[in-house]
Amino acid sequence: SWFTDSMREGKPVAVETRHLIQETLPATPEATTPTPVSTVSQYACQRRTTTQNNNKIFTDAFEVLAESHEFNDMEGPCLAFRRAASVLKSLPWTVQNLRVTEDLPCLGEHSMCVIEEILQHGRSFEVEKILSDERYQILKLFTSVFGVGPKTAEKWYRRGLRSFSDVLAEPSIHLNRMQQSGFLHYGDISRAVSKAEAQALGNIIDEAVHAITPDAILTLTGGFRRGKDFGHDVDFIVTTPQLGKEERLLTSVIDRLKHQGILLYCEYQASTFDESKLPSYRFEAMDHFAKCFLILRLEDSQVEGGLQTAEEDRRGWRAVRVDLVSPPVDRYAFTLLGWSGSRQFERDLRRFARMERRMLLDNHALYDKTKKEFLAATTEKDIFAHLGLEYIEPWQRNA
Ligand code: DCT
Ligand code: MG
Repeated sequence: SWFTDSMREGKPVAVETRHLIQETLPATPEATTPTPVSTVSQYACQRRTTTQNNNKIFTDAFEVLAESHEFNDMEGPCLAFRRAASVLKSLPWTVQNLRVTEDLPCLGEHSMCVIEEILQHGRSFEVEKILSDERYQILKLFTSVFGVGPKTAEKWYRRGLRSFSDVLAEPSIHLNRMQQSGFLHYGDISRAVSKAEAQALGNIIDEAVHAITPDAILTLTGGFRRGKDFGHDVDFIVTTPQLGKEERLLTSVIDRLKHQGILLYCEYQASTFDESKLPSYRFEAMDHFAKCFLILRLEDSQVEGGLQTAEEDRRGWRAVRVDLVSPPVDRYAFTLLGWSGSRQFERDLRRFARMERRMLLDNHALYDKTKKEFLAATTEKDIFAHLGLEYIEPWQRNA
């Protein structure tokens, strides 16, 4: 089926793969890797990280610390803890003493202290203090609503609001459309999406896309492409071999879902992609391709094995968050690499490109600053080869 195909391949069937020869190129040139191969790289894109995390007890702690720093607008320490967590996730063994961590990159003094605490007491008191902190708890609650980021959560907290009912009862607060849907479908969309549910959604999108454009290309991306069993949403790339027709395809898919009565929410963003504005020097979190953020209605009967719902929930359907992005086909490989994640893997791909190769990578293109030219790619393997990186499979990108 398309589901397993796109999990395995992750390349458009309509695009030829003549660049595959680059797979056989030597991986990383020696000059830029002075460290022995046996050591762990500071870059997530030079590590293989599966969904099996042997150091969850430590990485959970680091993620709380990262988030708490994010809530306090401290980007540096936040990123440091995210990097530390990512390094530990890549290890095929469990950290059992502090000495082994001395050889690992990205573990600062603070991280070491937390590891030491956990090794000694089985838990970190610093982390427990954060978890029991009211502000942390409330900001965590508010940001769990679709459409509410740390800034809005902080604003509500500062105004003395402490619960959803406080927010909803406050007459001076105007919720935007996204937040309104976030509250309306809170129970459903704060619950994880299973692989079977992702597959069912894929079937729905697949039917819609191909009814409109028979040779359209649909690929599952995001966490499910990385082999995760659960996700907070389902991400897809939709495009067509006819360059320029991709945006129309996306709006037609949205219309079709609307007619089917399963579109519970849709925020459509038209393409602002402009080739002449590349390369982009400033980092942008989002790309410029046409995309939409959806909430779809998924019926129990559409899911193999049925929906995972509570006994008392007899509605027979659930709401699910779905993202669709629609790049021109000649940008497909960059979009696929960018949307496959993880976030930390993406961050480090870009950092590696910039710091080690003097190249700029984003979801649109790869630019070589030395040669002053763009490097074309039809597959993800082309991009890894251009970067002089060993190819990392999607399921090894759970950094
Ligand atoms: N992405 C990114 N930078 C962002 C947002 C997203 O690089 N600011 C990429 C990384 C993953 C991909 O897009 C999809 O995003 P999410 O759905 O948020 O991540 P996910 O890995 O699919 O996680 P989840 O399983 O929770 O959906
Ligand atoms: Mg996702």
